[in-house]
Amino acid sequence: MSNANLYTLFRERFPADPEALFLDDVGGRSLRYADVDRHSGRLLRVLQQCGVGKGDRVVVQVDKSVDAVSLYLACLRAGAIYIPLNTAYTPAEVGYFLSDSTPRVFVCRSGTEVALAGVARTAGVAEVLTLGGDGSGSLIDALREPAPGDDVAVVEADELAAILYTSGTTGRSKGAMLSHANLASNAQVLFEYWHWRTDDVLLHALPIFHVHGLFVALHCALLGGSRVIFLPRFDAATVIDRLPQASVMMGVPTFYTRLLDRDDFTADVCRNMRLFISGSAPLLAETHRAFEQRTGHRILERYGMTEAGMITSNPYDGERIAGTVGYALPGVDARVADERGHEVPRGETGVLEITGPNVFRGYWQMPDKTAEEFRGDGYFVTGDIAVMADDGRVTIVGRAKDLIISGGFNVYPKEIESQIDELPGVRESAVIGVPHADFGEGVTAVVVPDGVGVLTEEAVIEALKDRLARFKQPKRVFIVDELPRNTMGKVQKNVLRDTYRDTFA
Ligand code: MCA
Ligand code: AMP
Repeated sequence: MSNANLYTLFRERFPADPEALFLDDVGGRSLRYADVDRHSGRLLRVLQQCGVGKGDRVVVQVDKSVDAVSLYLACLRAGAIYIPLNTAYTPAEVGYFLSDSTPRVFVCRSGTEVALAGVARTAGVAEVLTLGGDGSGSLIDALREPAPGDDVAVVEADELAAILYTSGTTGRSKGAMLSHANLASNAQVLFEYWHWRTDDVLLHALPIFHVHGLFVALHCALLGGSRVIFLPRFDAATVIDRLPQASVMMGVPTFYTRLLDRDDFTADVCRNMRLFISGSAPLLAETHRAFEQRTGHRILERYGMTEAGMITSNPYDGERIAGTVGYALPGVDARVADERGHEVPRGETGVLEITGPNVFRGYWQMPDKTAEEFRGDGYFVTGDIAVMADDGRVTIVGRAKDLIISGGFNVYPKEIESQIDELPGVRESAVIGVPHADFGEGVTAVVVPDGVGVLTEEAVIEALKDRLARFKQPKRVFIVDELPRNTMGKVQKNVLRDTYRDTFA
């Protein structure tokens, strides 16, 4: 009987050379391909001892490490559903994800388990483990004990491998359900489309709790049996130091602007590079040009979202045009449609809609919300405003959804506004994104006081500290008498964006 488990696909491709490195963890431990099975097999045993089986959720909020990757692979092998969380989330935010996904096991960083015990208990999570190596009953300590399991749970293609939470315009996060087949198909397509080579060396500086760093980057490397220079986070100096050993890098636009800000980022540093890929947020055409001038490399921009992995990409061999996101990937059908889902003529603006084997299975326990985002003929409505040229090339020109992307992280204004509106002294608020040289967009709040007491920028920022992850917190807060509204009474965010556009200039 064939097994659609994504792990089996990777395992078939592990290089025969016993010395071949998978994760080359700078400053930490490394992991050879020959050891991946045993390492993930031990974690698999621990998970199984905790009762984790097919379909069980495992929520993970841990720092980037070799062990964290093994834990992900162990979850795949168990047939469990892996749910990674941004390490910046506060206990209050984590509490929501635990309650919503009801995991059998929650794995957190050692040192945070006390702070998180309360929210885990409230959510009814039976088992809280750490991935710490601190001798306190952590998963990693267990690693040394149990004999590794060598099994890989048999799953159907449509069974879930992961749930990734993505915020929503309602302010409530939704869990995008991704199947083994969703992940496998996207990985295989990207592997081919980007001409991945077994001798590629990937420089990996992205976080591993999102599609970009976890799936796009690691899956391509796993399919190639390639070496990954595995950095704990993006730091421009370390990246420049390591780039001469790499052939591929993936990043958000902030990576590229930060590299260009440094004089020691030169063409020579990129001498062994084959491919620079950018995504998760729009790459400015001026960054694309400046990068080519400095290094001779044309960045390959692609476009995707949590619900569908990668959707379009500039070509590997053909023209990589700055400001465009290229063509629908093989197997993906994309159309630009009006508000009723009817395709508009090429060259006209509309919302991008897609179908394909990469498109998710719906939002976890939100059938109504899922139904709202799909057309009757099965197309998923991305919420991104696009134009498609005659030859099918796509340009993203805006967003129909009220979304800010800051340094590649999504921030939904509604969520921030709800938190601000609950603060004492606030009548109402509007949260917008305005141009920010480093993060692309900077989160900015415009707040109307209720007239009782004194409201200050500092007080609002301070009050949000425990409520919201740092990247969601407004970098500036403006106190105003009233918000601009149209005749329907709707807040005119475009007017606000215009008023505050030079805030971070
Ligand atoms: C950190 N801070 C941020 C951000 N990151 N604030 C706003 N936006 C951010 N993205 C906060 C820090 O907590 C800190 O606050 C202050 O800003 C400055 O931090 P800094 O040291 O400069 O930041 P950093 O640690 O260097 O991080 C910046 C970063 C990072 C490297 C751009 O955010 C990052 O790795 N982003 C990648 C996101 C990503 O992988 N997205 C993929 C999503 P304080 O000073 O108070 O401490 S997947 C996706 O979107 C789809 C599927 C797709 O198409 O890929
Ligand atoms: P997420 O919910 O984190 O998966 O973010 C997906 C969103 O990021 C998409 O719907 C787009 O709005 C945006 N995005 C991703 N890649 C690009 C890109 N290359 N250009 C413009 N927007 C992008």
